[in-house]
Amino acid sequence: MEKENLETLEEAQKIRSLLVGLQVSNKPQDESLDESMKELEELAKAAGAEVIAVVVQNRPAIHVAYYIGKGKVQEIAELCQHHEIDVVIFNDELSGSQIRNLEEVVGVDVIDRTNLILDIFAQRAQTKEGKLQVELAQLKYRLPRLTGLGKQLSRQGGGIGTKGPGEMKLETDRRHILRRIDDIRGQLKEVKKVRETQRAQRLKSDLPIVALVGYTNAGKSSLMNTFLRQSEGYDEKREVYAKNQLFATLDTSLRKISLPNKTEFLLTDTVGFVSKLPHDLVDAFKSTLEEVKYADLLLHIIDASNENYELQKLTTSKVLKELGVDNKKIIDVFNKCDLLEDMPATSKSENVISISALTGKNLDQLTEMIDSIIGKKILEINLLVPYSEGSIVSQLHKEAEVLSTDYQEEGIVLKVKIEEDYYERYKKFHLV
Ligand SMILES: Nc1nc2c(ncn2[C@@H]2O[C@H](COP(=O)(O)OP(=O)(O)OP(=O)(O)O)[C@@H](O)[C@H]2O)c(=O)[nH]1
Ligand SMILES: [Mg+2]
Repeated sequence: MEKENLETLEEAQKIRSLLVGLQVSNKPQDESLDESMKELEELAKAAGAEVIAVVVQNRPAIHVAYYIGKGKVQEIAELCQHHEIDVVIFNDELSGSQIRNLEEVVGVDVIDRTNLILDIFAQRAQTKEGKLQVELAQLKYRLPRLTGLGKQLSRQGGGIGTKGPGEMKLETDRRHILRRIDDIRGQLKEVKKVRETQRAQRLKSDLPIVALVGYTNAGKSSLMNTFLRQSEGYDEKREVYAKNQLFATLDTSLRKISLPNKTEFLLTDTVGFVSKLPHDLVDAFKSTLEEVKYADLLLHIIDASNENYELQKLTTSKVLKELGVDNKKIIDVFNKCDLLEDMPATSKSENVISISALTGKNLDQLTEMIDSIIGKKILEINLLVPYSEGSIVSQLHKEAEVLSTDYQEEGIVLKVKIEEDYYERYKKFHLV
């Protein structure tokens, strides 16, 4: 009973939003308005808003002053009143004056897709660096819109759940913002130095680095956790946050994976991408994504169960190109294959695989693929170890994967998988 009350209270406190999308008929779009609006709805939910109504319009071109047609704006104003809407969210980036004009007519806050994404990032950023980068992106977004955002900026926050610049009361003064941008840049430089030292240490560890990249919600963090669960010395606390939510991961995390077949690598989980990812954010996160630059191999995780997976794949590839890492070795990993009967047709070609991070399906094959790219050459051989050399057998259990042990008259016959580097030590026992 009490719990129910709590839930209703939570619902009641949710920000009530109305979404607006525009299809510009004279402009070719790489994504249908329908899909893009669906994604906007997910973004709004991820920011903690409830979607009460959706309005779309077809126009030959955008309206300079209102972005959409004046009549539509009027219609939205009425809907806002009728449904007690708190915020109207536009699917594209608006200019400062458009925001001001729209707010005047509809009477409630107006934000755009970029602002919404920035809000989500502001809510989720955990590390000092993440927080600084989001604030920097927010300030850069606000600067050219200062006049339009007057109303929002004079208020605490602005947008949904925005913490950050709004709270710091430096809003109305452009110079303050510029000074703050400088300040943040300085702090980021310091953070970057620390990270570079850490990276140098990591590179010394000599383990290959594998990075998970891909569209948001594709299952990157889930795959990281699945690998961790198979890993030696598994500790639940090392698992990362994975959830059916856009931008569940914001900060890069790194874990050591040591699989039973002796494959070892460092795995990096990164922030997911989304279409129309604000440019300032791409810029801001470039340094976080720098980890990807140091990777020996990228696993591009694709949600094969999403009808838009091809577009999502393209979006990710574009961002990777922007980051200058499109020349790295990449395995295309089609995930969530447990939800599909037929997997994408490409799965037979090289460096493409279908898996399920959830059920673990094809994980062994993926490991083999990873191994063949980053791993040391593994030999599968038979060894004959005399009984007098007992310590060799225990050594083998440490350095190789022992597939079978057979006690014969002449000695112990072991079938092992062993790295080429270690082979020299056991060469004399090799049973050809
Ligand atoms: N059915 C199914 N669901 C999966 C699979 N892998 C991940 N999921 C689900 O997909 C959702 C998103 O998973 P995450 O691992 O958080 O995705 P992500 O790529 O890390 O997403 P961001 O951090 O938001 O970029 C979660 O609800 C997972 O349980 C899979 O193989 N099959
Ligand atoms: Mg994640």
